[in-house]
Amino acid sequence: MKRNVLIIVLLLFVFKANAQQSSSYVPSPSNLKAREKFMDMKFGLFIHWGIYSVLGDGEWIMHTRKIPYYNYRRLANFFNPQEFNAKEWVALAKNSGMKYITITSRHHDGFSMFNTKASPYNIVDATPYKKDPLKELADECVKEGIELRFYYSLLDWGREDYSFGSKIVNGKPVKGDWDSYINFMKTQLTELITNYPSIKGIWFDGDWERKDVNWHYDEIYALIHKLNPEIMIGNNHHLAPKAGEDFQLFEKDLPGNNTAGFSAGAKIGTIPLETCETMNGSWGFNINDRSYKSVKQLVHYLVNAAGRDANFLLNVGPMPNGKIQPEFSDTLLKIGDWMKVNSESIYGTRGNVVAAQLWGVVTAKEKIWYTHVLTLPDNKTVTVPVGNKKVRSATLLDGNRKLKFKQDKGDLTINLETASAESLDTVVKLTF
Ligand code: FHN
Repeated sequence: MKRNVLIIVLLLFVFKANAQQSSSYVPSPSNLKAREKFMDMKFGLFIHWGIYSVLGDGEWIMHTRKIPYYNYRRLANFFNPQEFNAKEWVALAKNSGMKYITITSRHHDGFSMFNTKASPYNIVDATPYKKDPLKELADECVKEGIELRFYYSLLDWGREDYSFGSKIVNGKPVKGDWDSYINFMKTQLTELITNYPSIKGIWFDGDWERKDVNWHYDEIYALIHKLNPEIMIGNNHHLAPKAGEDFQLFEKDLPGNNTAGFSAGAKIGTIPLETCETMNGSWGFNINDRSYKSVKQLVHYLVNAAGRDANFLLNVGPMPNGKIQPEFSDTLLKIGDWMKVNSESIYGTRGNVVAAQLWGVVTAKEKIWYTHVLTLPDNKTVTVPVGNKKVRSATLLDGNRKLKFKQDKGDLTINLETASAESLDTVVKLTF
């Protein structure tokens, strides 16, 4: 008897390990190329948009206000974003210095913001709008050379086969129909990849809601990579990367930090990194949230992420009419102004060449280092640990003015007497 129990436990362990991680994933050459390009792009626009925007209180409103699914669904009747204009959104991203967009194709409320045959609960069939904004966005992104990626929620508050709240036993919810739900997701993911062939990534979220369930990632990830090996898969599970994933996500924190409480188990892996953050305190449109972050805070976020070798995905929650509120677009365009002068210190660079310093970070490209002085020390000098590299010149990126410097063994001390403490970021270009 004891032996049988032991065998069953062992089998379950093996089944779970196999189901969750297929260690045989070898990224294709096109995928590896996509990863490099992704790391070069550095800055993207995150968009949380859905029928929840009608209520103007964030994307979790169905859950937080305990709105039953059959009532919540009625929001679809009022969602008619007549002023949505893909051109405007893509132009905003571009003028803000962003190189890619990641948009919610389906969030936890289960509403599909794209044309899907897998469920009638979608923007084309269930709203008076009757059009597919993701298609328009995909086409415009291609035209403008912006990459598009889709956020896709694993968690679903409404579907019966998901059965939100159900107990999980042996990797499945006790209620609902887990196989049906997994198949539903596979069908939708197939649609997203085949009907929008230009998309470059899938951004999963919601894993954390069911820690013990078998998400069938081995099958789902394999399906995605079979349909298009180039597609980069990321999963906001807040853990170390799993086999089959191509980039690692961090939420509201720089890699290595855990101020927001999501990243306790997020051991940094070896795949490209991305961190996402909101412009106020909300992902989805929140009419009452005026806690807007400043241009300086957001530029610092971008620079700090780049210095730690991570991309920065900055979120907006468009309004139900399809417009992005001016508080967001004004700030984004100011970040774009900063990028016009300083983007060579961001795009195509790599981070972690030296550890983050009290004054800021360093980004690097070939034989150039960009010293980002985010907090100018009172003595107006910074010391950069350059090791045995011989520095040939130090110039301010803005205006090309040469700066005095001294190199003593592994330390380079730059004289920043002429720099302004008001600057968002004093970027010093070091050539070796
Ligand atoms: O619950 C979601 C939330 O609504 C939002 O989508 C963020 C984005 O990172 N992720 C989840 C929380 O971890």
